[in-house]
Amino acid sequence: MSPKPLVTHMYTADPSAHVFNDKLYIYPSHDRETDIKFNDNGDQYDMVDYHVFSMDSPDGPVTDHGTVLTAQDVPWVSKQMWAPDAAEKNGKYYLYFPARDTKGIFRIGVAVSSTPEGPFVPEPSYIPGSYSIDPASFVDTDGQAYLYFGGIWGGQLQCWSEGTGKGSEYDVNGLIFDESKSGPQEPKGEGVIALSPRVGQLSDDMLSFVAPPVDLRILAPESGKPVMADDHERRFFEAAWMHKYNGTYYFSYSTGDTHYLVYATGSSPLGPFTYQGRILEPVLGWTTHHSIVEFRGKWYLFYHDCELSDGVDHLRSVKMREIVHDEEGKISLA
Ligand code: FUB
Repeated sequence: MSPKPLVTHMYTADPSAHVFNDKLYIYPSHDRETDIKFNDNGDQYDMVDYHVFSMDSPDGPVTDHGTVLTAQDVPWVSKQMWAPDAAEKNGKYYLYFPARDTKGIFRIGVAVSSTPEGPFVPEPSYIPGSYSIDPASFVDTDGQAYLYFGGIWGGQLQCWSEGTGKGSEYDVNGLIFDESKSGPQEPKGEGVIALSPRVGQLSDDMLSFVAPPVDLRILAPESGKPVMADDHERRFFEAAWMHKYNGTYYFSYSTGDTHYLVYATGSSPLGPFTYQGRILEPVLGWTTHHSIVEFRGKWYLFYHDCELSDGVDHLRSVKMREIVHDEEGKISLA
């Protein structure tokens, strides 16, 4: 039986869960109804703000801490505040969020608070060198923080490539944005490897990358080579997440048009990662997006589906389920 939505007074999606001060916090997208026509570019996902939720125990109740950041607060944002994440370092809390800038290009911003429940004060501009969507922050046990990100099609990852873009207004760390690659298209064909998610190491103040983000390689176990572009059941689409279990790094993500949540493991937060298998089969609704967190000795998968809206793709609700890592480290639902 499918678990109940954690939040029912509004639509919530893309839950990023963290434990701060022995309390469970959820940083989701805030879905809303619009009259925007559905398309494969995700224009109907037209969100304008974020709420923070918390739970004192895994059985609830869930507290809504209200609006913590709105598009109006952020000078560089034009629209579409998509899947956020949060991190803590040195007693400060950071909300990472993607949105389209005034040129319609997805960038990643950061906003800061002295408490996990916000409100968050945004930096005046997006993180230099950031692009695409779905930031997932991870602070390793040695204190080094990383930001994983990327999403194809509506998330525009396929639009960025190395180029001779010096001087171009869209030039980011030697990458150039190609508008003609926008929309539902991605690399394909025999011998073509899939696009990789990106990872950047964050500066000590958590506000910038210390070096340009790099490709995060996901390898097929049978070949030891990158997952291929036509392998839609395993290639990265969006919804990056990182967790660490027993010293192993777990990179999980959505396969997009095949609707799986899957994972790959590695021995470094920078990869490479080897594909391991599925965490969740398709849910009701087009998108699937999640986080994985340990709380009081148990592990939980936070995800969303569209049951509360009777299947309306852009009106989603956050849910949680316990998961386990078996003796070999393989993940399954509890
Ligand atoms: O919520 C908008 C987008 O839908 C997210 O950024 C993607 O991961 C997908 O869930």
